[in-house]
Order: sequence, then structure tokens, then C-alpha cells
Amino acid sequence: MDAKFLAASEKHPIVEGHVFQYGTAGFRMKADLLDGVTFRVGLLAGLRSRKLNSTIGIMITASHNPFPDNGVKVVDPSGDMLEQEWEAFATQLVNAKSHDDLLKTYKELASKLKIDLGAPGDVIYARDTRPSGRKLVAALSDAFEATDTPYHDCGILTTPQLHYMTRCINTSGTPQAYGEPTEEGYYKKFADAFVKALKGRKVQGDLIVDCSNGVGGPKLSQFLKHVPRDKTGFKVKIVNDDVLRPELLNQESGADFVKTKQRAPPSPKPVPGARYCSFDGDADRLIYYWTDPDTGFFMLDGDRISSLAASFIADLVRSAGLDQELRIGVVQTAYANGASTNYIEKHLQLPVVCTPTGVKHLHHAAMKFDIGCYFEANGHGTVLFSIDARRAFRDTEPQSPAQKDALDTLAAVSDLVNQTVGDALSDMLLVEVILAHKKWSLKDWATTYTDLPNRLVKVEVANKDAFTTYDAERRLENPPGLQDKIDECVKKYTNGRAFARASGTENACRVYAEAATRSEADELAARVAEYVNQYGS
Ligand code: 16G
Ligand code: MG
Repeated sequence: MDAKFLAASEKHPIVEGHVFQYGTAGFRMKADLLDGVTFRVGLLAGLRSRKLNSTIGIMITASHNPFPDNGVKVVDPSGDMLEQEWEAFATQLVNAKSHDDLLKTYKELASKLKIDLGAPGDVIYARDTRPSGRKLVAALSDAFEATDTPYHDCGILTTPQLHYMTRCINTSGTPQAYGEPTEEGYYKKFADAFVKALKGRKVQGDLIVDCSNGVGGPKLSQFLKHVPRDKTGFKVKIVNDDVLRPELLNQESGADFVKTKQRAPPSPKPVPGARYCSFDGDADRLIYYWTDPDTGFFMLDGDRISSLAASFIADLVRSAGLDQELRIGVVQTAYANGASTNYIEKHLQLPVVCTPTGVKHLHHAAMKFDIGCYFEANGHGTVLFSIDARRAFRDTEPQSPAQKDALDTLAAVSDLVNQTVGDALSDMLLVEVILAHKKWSLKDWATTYTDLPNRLVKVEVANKDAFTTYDAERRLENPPGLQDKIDECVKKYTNGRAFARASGTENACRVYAEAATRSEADELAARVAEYVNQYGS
């Protein structure tokens, strides 16, 4: 095996002079740095699949980043993110200096973790539409060939589809079987749940979906072939779905553009009053919005989707008579608008948990509830239903038609929401179902609460690692003294709140501030950014 291993490794050298780290989004950088990194992630996935005797997934994507970038991340057997302890092993393998070092590290990891290298193992992988992905999947297959690891190339998929596949394969034949592990199976499952969750209601009005010129475009159009238009009333127009010109990916479009720029994509020219949503480049984030000739642009972000979903599901749980039995909770990060937190706690009377940024943190916190609704403000999120919750929807004997209706809808909704990870397509269907049930327009949805004006600023610093936090990233522990400055400053603003944290994806600090008025929020953000700048240079 050693000769084969070393020969393959030589085909995929690591670019020298870089320190690589498995971050919140796996390894993500310029695609031309990734060949050797991807080969080594393949090795890691093989080890993990042998360790767990399960199928491991790998996704090649850089999400909302521009097209010269790419990325690679590992999906655990249940379809969620790679366990944190293994992120360090990934970092270790990828940073091995020479090919011999790599082989040594690989073997040491296997022996330390008591992995039988003769065990079968199994890895599946997919990529988004970036042309650089083709070369990177070749690096993966070389890693599997070199280590005799069985593998399967799932071709081009959205990130959530690959998560879905991974879970389906690993649960196949068990009581928790998630679905058929094929792309068709994915479309059928969600189309079927969509029809069931609507319960005869029809979606009102057309929906224009901006797909960021990414993989979501072709996949959504595939999906729509499975949705009966007459039964659902679902009429979708897909825009920004050009995947043949890769340089257009995420250009002036997509959920990240809409959220960070706080405006609609300029092209195609927005139609006032029309209902819009945007996916990001790998279709795991979703943002809704409309434009109005008088009032301008209005956005419904992850916080809005979360509060809409939590409110709808909590009402159904009450109607189903399960509110004493099932614990519902909402998970947010510090970026959630304070008005949304207030609405969920005070108005919906649901508990809110705050975790550090990054999907894995939210996901794990959400799993602690029977029904855990988690969204980042950027539009990534899902609702997790426990085995007990799903059993209750299925097995409770209804005492009235209203109770039966609620139980059926809950069962369908729990099938409709992708249980592995945030999924723009599945989340969009959930929003459409809720709006159809409530007979709400986007404007009705928007009136539930009023966002506090807020501002996000990026501050370049010499060393972002000098900024460490606690209390779910809401407070700084280091550099010493900086948090006191921020506290003093925040006190001067009505409804003021601000925090600074090191980015997990670039060498910078991010400052978030909110306050009662636009000008106060801007001023507070600028002041805190100035302090960060002083302490960080
Ligand atoms: C990654 C995270 C995303 C988070 C973002 C924050 C995953 C899959 N993705 O994209 O959830 O919002 O990082 O970036 O966890 P930042 O640390 O640079 O602010
Ligand atoms: Mg994404």
C-alpha cells in the first residue's frame, strides 16, 4: 500500500508556504491551492468511514464565494457536519509537510484512533457547478484508489442534496430510513411532502427565484417537474440560472448579495411588488424580499424565516394537543436581530438559545429540543424534529377533525424540512406552505415585528486570533480591556447592542451593532470598529 499511497500523493502535492485550517466551512480558498488539500481530505474521509463503519460524504463547493474559489468539507453519517474533534485531524493531515510525513500522519491517526485499515469504508462525494470542481474530484478518487476505499461520485449536486444522500445511505433499512439515496428520491420526497403539507391549499401568486447562477438553478428546475401545478398552485420563475458562464456565479445575485448589500439583485430588473427569494451559490441559504416603488426594498432574512416557522409549528403543536409533551425551541446566533429574539421570547413564548456562529453549533443546540428551529440571520437553517416528536405526530389518536388536521400537517412538515442541514429548496417550500396556510403575503409576514436598524462592519486586523470571545461570541475576552470600552460605548445608545468577533472564514474581525435608529446603529458600529482597529493593530 505504501508505494501506491506515495505515488498518488505525489500527483497531488500541497502548495508550500500555507497553513491550512479546517474552518466553519471546511477548507475554502482559491481553487488552485486546493488539489493537495482535497486529496488529503479524501484520506481523512476514508479513515472516518472505516472508524464508524458508515458512509461519509464530501462536498466540493465554495458556496457564495466568487468563482475562482472552491472548498471541500466532510459530511458525517447522519448528514450533519463533521464532528469537531475530527476537524483537528483534517488540519493535521492537510498540513503534513512531505509525502512521507503524510503517510506517517495517516498511519499514526489510524493507530491512535484504533482504525482497522482493512475495514471496508465507503465515501460519496459531489460538487457544485464550479469548473475547478472537476479536477478536485479527481484528487478525491485518487485518494480512494490509493487506499482501497470504495467510493461513489454523485456528480453535480447542491450541498443539502449531498447531505441528504449521505443520511439516506446510512439509514437505509433502519426504522429511521430517510429516503431513497438518489437525486430523484430527493425530488420525490420533498415534492410529496409539499403537496401533503399544503393540505389542499394553493400557493397564491408567482414566486421569482434568483439562483445566484449556481447549482440551485438546474436543480430547482428539475425539482419543479415533480410538483403538480394544479394541486399546489405553485408557479415559479427561475432567474440568474446561467451555469454555462461560470464567471457569473454569485455575481450581483444570490442570498449573500441580498443579505449583505440589503438590496435586490440588479438583474433582471426587479418587478415592484413581486414575490422574490434568493438561494446562495450552493443552495443552502434562502432570503425572501420584495421591492416597492415607494418604500424601496424589504428583506425577510433567516431570523424572519425562523420566527415564521416557529410560530406556525408552535400553533400546530398546540392544536394537536402536544404542547405539554414536546419542547419547542429556537436557536440563533448573536447576529440575530434583537427584535426577532424579543418577538420569539415575548410574543411566541418560546425559549431562545444563542450559540457561536457556524452551522454545527446551531444544529447541535437545536437537537436538544423535540422541535428545534435554527437559522442564522444569513438565511441558513432548518427545523429539526426528534424521533419522539415524529412518533407523536404519527401515533396520537385525534379526538377532533381539527386535531387530526394539525397532526397530519405536522407529520408532512417534518418530512418537508430537510433534517440534515439548511436547504434553500426545502426551506422555500416550508415558507410557501406557511404563507398558504396563513393566507399571508410577504407584507403580512413582515408586520410580525419591526427589525432594529443594524450595521455589520469588517475590520482588517493584524492577527484576528488575538480576538477571543465567550458567551456565544457576544463578549470579548481578549484583547484585555477592549470589552470594557465596547460596554461603555453601547450604554449611550437606546436599545444599543454591539459585539466584535474574529471571522472564521477570513483574516478579519466583524463588528455588529444595532440601535433604535439607523444613524445610531451606524454610529455605534463605527465607534466599536474604531476600538477594534486600535486594539488590533
Ligand atoms: C460559514 C458558515 C456559516 C457562517 C459563516 C460565518 C457553515 C456551513 N457555514 O460560511 O454558517 O455564517 O461561516 O463566517 O457553518 P464568518 O466567520 O467569516 O463571519
Ligand atoms: Mg452556502
